[in-house]
Amino acid sequence: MKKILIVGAGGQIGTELKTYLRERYGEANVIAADLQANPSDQYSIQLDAMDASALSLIVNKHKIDTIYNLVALLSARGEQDPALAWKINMGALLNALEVARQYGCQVFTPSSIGAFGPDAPKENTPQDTIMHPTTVYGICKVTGELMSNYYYQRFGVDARSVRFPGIISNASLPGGGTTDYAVEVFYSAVKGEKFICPIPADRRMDMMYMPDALDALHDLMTADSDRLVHRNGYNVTAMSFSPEILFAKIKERIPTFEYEYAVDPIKDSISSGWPDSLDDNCARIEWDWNPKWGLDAMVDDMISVLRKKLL
Ligand code: AKB
Repeated sequence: MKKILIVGAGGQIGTELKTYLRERYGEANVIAADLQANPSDQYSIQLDAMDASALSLIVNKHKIDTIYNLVALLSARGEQDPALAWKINMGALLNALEVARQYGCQVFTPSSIGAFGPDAPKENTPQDTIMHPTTVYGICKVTGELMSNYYYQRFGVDARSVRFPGIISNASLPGGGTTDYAVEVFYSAVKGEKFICPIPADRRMDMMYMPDALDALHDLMTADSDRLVHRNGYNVTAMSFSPEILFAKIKERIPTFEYEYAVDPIKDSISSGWPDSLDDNCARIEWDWNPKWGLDAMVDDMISVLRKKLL
């Protein structure tokens, strides 16, 4: 049985990953760490991911063999404070890789579509291609990919990663990302509030519904190591759409839904450099990646879950 530590467990992915992993491995085998402990969760602990000694003590004490490092300052927030973004994103990763080296842990850290910049091919962006990110978030992601690969090659650390697109979910809101609009719009639409969209109407980006993202994490981490050629980060995607495509789908289901565009220059600039659609064939071949949720099914489910939650 695995003994898992999720660092950054209170975030958008961590909140749902905790439940997903506990269903498979048992409550006591999934320790959830974040800046604040959750008093109603007996397996939740307080941890500052920047504190290497505290992380090492926890890994030792709980006999952890698998670490999910989900700590990140996302793309738009990163542009407001590049030094802080570098410190947090790289600090948390290096601490996770070092402790994994010390205790022989497997370690997952998400990369992102943000690892690509405007020089990368826009359509069917290949797994291995020119990257040249132009945001501090993207620079951290490419560096993180290289560091994960380095720790694997040099020290044998079983480091694995995917390049996540925008993740759409309904349990915990994202914050500070460029793709956040694709989550926030559902909250406005279900509550009957007008949505102000910060992304240009025709700007396409890759997206994925949370159940597929959780399967991607679990399937990659349990995949046969011998099959994995790309240790740095696998392209994964489930759908690619622009605001105008998504809003039309929402309007088909909620005809009173209203929106307008007030494009945010930072988010415009970030998203204009990202791929329109990724090629995720390597993930499909090397660990059988196969997303189940398309755009229509995702929109139906988001609206139905949020109606129960918010109304
Ligand atoms: C962001 O928008 O910054 C993230 C991402 C795509 O990595 N959601």
